[in-house]
Amino acid sequence: MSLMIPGAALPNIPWQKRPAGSSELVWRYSGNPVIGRDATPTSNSVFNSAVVPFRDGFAGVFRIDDRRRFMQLHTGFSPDGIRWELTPEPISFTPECPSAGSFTQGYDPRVLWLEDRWYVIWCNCVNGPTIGLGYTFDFREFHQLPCAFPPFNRNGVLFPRKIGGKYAMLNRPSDNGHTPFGDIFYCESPDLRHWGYHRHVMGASNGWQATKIGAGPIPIETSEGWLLFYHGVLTSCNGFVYSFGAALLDLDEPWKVIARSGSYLIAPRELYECVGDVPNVTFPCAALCDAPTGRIALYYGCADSVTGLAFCNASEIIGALKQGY
Ligand code: BMA
Repeated sequence: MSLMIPGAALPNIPWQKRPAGSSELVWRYSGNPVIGRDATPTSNSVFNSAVVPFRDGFAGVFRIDDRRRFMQLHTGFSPDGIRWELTPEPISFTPECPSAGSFTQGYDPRVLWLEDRWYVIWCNCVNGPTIGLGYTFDFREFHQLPCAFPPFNRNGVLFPRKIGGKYAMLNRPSDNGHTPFGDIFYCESPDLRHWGYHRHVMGASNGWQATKIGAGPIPIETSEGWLLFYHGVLTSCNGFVYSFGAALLDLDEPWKVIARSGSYLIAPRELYECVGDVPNVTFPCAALCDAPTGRIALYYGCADSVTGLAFCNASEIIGALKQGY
């Protein structure tokens, strides 16, 4: 398989080689957690966050639960994707239509470049969790669009280009609590404001993904299909365990699954993944990709407390998926 990735080169992607002797498909950054829980003066925790290439370095939108335990989104900037400076004040969104979408609390952001600006998509808490959408041109001023759905929905993830002439989104209908079910759906929109044509993509299955699943980072376009990392949840006698795997979706009809992880790629194993405000959680929200080499840097929340970084290679992941990993 000679894989082509149509995205941009990212020669400054944060990167470490797979450790000697390891055969893991995804390996952790040796300096994890890459962002600690005290990254701002009032943060309780920094996790489930999104980063993108920006100017000469990187920018991001970070989930910060503050010391009131209110869930806020903050910007952050980094020269290298490793050393981050997070803005102490939360993002203040200017809503296009306040009665159809405003911000009080929100979490689990994803960020992407789409056409002419950066979009942010997150779980917006207003009358229950649903999908919030906003955009920025500079990571300073943020605008909010109407929420995509009525509650309850989580894990909204936009595709980085139109598909079949429409904007496209993965999402996960849910409930108002800790949702003991959940499949990934696909929908489309002519204008990022009206969403429909809902299609089922894939469901919870067994093992590490038996209870529910949800899309993770923005899908990566490749010649073999869209590479999607997604989280899966198992219910143990001690509660939920969040791991993650990957799937390959059809390029033109992404609701068709070409291949999907039977085994997880990362599951809670390190202390910072197993111990924290919510133990046993690894939750990916961002993937940087260097198109010519296929190198991928994944940012994932750890135990709802800190942020981890891990590495992999697109052709190895896709090769493994196609061989039934
Ligand atoms: C999900 C989301 C995530 C969180 C996970 C584990 O429902 O709220 O933000 O990481 O639960 O608590």
